[in-house]
Order: sequence, then C-alpha cells, then structure tokens
Amino acid sequence: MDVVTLGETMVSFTQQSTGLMRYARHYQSAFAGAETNTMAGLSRLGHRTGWISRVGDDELGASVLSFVRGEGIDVSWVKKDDSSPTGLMLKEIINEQNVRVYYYRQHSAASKLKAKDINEEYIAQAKYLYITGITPALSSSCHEAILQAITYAKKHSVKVIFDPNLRKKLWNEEKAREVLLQLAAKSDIVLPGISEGEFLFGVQDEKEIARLFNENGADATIVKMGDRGAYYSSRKEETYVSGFKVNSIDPVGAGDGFAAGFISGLLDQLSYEQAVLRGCAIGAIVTTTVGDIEGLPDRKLLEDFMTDSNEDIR
Ligand code: KDG
Repeated sequence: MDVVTLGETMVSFTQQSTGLMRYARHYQSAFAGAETNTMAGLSRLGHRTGWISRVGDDELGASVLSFVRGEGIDVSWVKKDDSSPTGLMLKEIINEQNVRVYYYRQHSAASKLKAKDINEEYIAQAKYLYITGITPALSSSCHEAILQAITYAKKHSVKVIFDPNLRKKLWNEEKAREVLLQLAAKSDIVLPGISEGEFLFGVQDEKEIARLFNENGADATIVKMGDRGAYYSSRKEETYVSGFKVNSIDPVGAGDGFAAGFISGLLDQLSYEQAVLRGCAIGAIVTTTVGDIEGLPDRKLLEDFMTDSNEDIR
C-alpha cells in the first residue's frame, strides 16, 4: 500500500432546484468524504491506497463501499456496523453564491470508529498515513483512532501527512484549535489553507503560518493559496509555487485534489517543488468540474494539463 487513510465517507444529496430546501423535490446523490476523495485522486494516478472506516449495515453503506472499492481503494479494513447508520450530507443551493451544507452524521457508523479498529500491520506496510482534521471532530473515539494510527505510523517510520480541513459545523472552536494543533504537532507534513492558519494562529501571512506550524512540530508545511499557488517551507528549503489560472466553477474538493497531487509527487520521488506543483495542478483541475471527485485526472489528463499550462499563461 502506498497511502492509508481513515475517516468518514457519506452519501450526499444535492437539491436540483435553487431556493430553500423545503421546496426542493429532486436531489442528485453522490459521495462525500475528504479522505476518500484524496485516495481516489491517488488511485486514479496508479498509486495503491487503503481506507479504514465503518459504514452502516444498510443500503447507503453498501453503496459507499461499492463506490470506494470501485475507485480502486482497498476497503478490507472497513467494518459494517449493524447498530448505526451511514452518515449523510445534504446540500441546499439557495443560489450559486449561497450553498448551505447540513450534516446528518452524529452517531453515524463512521463516528463509532475506535482505536481497536486500527490494524498495526495495515499502517506499517504503507509509505504514508494521510489524515485530516475532520475525523477527530466526529467523536472522541474517532480522535482516539486517529491517535492510534499516528502511533503505529511513527513506530514503523510511516510518514504522516495532515490536512487540518477545518469544519466549524462539527465542533466548538476551542476544542478544534486544541486538537488540530495536537495532530499538526505529531505530523511530518501539514497542508493548511490560509483560513486555517488564520483560525489556528491569528495570522494571514503564508510565511508566518508555515513558520508557526513548523515551530509546532512539523518537518514541512505547505500553505495552499488557491489560484495564487502554494508556499512551502521545510527545515531545508522554502519557495513559492505559482498556481494555475483555470475557469473555476466548483471549488469543493480542490484541497483534497491538492493533497492527492502532492502525495503522488512524493511517491514518484519528485522534488518538493515539483510535488507541490502537481498538487496545485490537480487542485486547479478539480475546480473546473462540478463535484468533489469527478474532475480528478488520470495520468494522461494531468500530463496534458501540465504541458499546456506553461509559466507564461499561469
Ligand atoms: O473536501 C470536500 C469535503 O467537504 C466533502 O467531500 C465532505 O468530507 C466532507 C466533509 O466532512 O465536509
């Protein structure tokens, strides 16, 4: 396995008309889960990925499992929980500028994930453990599961990559700050956005955000700056990587795509700079299609995009 992750994947329903959801009659279903979005991006590029989780022993759980498995992600450590349902996410499209998200994931099967669900061997044989700040927000047992996964990763020299992925709807701000900083401190590489840096440290400057994450314990921090690109800083080097100008229509999933591109670059032994550039490219490509994972490119699409986008037009 190249990369192993853990977290929740939900079924999402997006209303097909605009306006208040109470008037919506038609919904489009899809799947939503930051961690599996990133694994899907990696597996589309030919990397071997695995997902640890729980789904309800229900029809939606079966559909999540088929979907994730269909993306080429190993699900051998996903348990079916017969006492809790699969989590749901609803998207209300008031208008293009105003989209509201409602979670129905409290007490979901995935929120029951616990430390005992984490298999040491499974983590040990991976090259990277990928985690996000969504999982510890789901429950205290999920928080313990993530700490267990990190402990196994450290024991077996598996590098930990962490995207804070702040979701304010899921927890109170004080607790979020405490736990996100705790996980960032235990991670080798942290992938925050500017707004997460601001939330955690009260600063907006990318260099300052990276410095503070590195001071907090990370070996390297890559600050995502949307179409401006990314700034990365490790103990050895620091640089800016410029972004790609695209016709962006749906930003959701861009961060997950960035993580897939960056980790894929590391797996392909690219330099840090080139890995970050691949992250920026996939982040940009994802925004050009509607949906979290539909835009994730395969090798050919990625190469074509990167060849077509030279420095002059970026
Ligand atoms: O990163 C995209 C996610 O927002 C989405 O897939 C759902 O994981 C999700 C969440 O908790 O918001």
